[in-house]
Amino acid sequence: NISQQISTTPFLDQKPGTSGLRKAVTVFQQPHYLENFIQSIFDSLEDLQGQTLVLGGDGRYYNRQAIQIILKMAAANGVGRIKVGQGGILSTPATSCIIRKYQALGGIILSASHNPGGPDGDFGVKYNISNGGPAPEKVTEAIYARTKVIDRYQIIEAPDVDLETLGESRMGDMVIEVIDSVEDYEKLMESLFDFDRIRQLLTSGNFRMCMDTLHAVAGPYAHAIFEQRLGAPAGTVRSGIPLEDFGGGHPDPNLVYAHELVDILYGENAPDFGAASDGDGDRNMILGRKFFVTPSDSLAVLAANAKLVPGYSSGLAGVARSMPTSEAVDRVAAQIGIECYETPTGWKFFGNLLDADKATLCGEESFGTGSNHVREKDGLWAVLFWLNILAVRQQSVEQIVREHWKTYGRNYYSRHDYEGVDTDQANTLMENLRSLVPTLKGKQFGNYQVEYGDDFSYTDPIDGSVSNKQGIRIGFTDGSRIVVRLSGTGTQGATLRIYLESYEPDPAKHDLDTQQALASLITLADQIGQIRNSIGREQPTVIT
Ligand code: VG1
Ligand code: CO
Repeated sequence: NISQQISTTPFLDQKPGTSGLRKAVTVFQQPHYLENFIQSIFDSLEDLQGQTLVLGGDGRYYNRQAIQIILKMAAANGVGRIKVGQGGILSTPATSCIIRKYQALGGIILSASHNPGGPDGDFGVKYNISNGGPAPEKVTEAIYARTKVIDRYQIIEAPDVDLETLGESRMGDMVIEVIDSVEDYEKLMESLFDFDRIRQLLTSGNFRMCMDTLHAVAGPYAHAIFEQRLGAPAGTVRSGIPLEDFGGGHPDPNLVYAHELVDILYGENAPDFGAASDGDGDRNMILGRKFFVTPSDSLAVLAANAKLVPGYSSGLAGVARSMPTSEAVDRVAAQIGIECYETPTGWKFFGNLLDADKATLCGEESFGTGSNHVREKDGLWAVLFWLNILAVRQQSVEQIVREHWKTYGRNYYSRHDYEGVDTDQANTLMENLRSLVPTLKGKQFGNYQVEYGDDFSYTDPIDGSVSNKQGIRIGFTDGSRIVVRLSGTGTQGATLRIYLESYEPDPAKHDLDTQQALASLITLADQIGQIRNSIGREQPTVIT
């Protein structure tokens, strides 16, 4: 093997977003583009020599090519051992699990998560640190700084590695270990949940579930765990074979993109329980028969029922949610008497809280839920958590959520996304709002009185690091909120997200249609933010 120094010039657009570097596949296919970013990661790590890294991806188009390139670069950069998922497949939560279990220095996850894949789709690279979680801003900033000045990268000349056969081989001085993609993850799940009880539920004959993995990475995990291990009938997992283009779909588990599953759960003879996961397996959607559980409610229900699950039977140290996530979980935390932390959007902000044992469960409104078992959100974990609760309580999903609302009140919640917006227009809108909101305090809009308005700033309680400009918040005295921010994962123009929430304590009013319950708040958001005017749109692209 000959290690080569290749000279290169910087690309100036390699700034990681909410979750790693995401670009169109065609951008990644430019000569040196991937290599520059990978070398910048390696250059930013101290002590890479002889260390262990974990490598895998969600199986999307360009995954295999990228893995071969990264292996050759890792060997040239002195990495001691790389654990790579069979076929290049590792879900995001499984990668986190493996980094932690084998005390690796970190891992590289190849995924653009819920973004579509294929030659015309997106690709992405994310670096996770030794706690198994996404690199914090300090690290991503160092990587970005490096991408701006990089002038060479190192790579070994070697034949491509066989990614199908389990076991060890060598490339230069580096050991490559092709590992089973599912095994370590499955064992971790088994240590947290009551598999016997879930098996009884799934084989009882009077409970049916349907899991749609949208032709993305969770397929093999769901097959192994639900069908093979827990006895659910074959066919329980739909679209379970990972495809490079996700079958042409959008691997995002929400009511819009997982519509086949939604049709089943709202159709005739619907099963009792439905779930979906995203491209890299870290998101989840939970459905009951003709019933949708919002991700914010799901987090609150898991928190309220955590003691029913073996892995959490001793209670929760605390909970955490991202700022735009509804305050449903805050109410549970208040009742149990534990702390509830509010963080910026993106799982990397939960890492310190989890490491310091300040929070046990975390969640985001964007169909993300997780716990201290790994340092990523975890789609199948959430599904198993729900199954465990259902098995213990022997009630339907709908009954459980309705009882929850009765106890804690209901937080009506919706997110309106405007995708592919002109970037300048979106930035101007945000600038205008930013200067406007601090002046709103005390103002009355119809029934709503503004309690506070700001641009969310977060000081990490563990390391004191500050993250500014995390989204515009307008809070009202009745507990309603409007949040506006720009996406950090989109790849075309800007994506504007409007988050709407209103609190309803009265059980007699828990049956409204969400968009109707939020109608006056939706109008108000548009009035205050001049949203549709500023971006020239009539309707949101996606409502969840
Ligand atoms: C979105 C979600 C955010 C999530 C992120 C990564 O980010 O809103 O909650 O953490 O995606 O999820 P943004 O910046 O586009 O709003 V994943 O499953 O794409 O890794
Ligand atoms: Co994801």
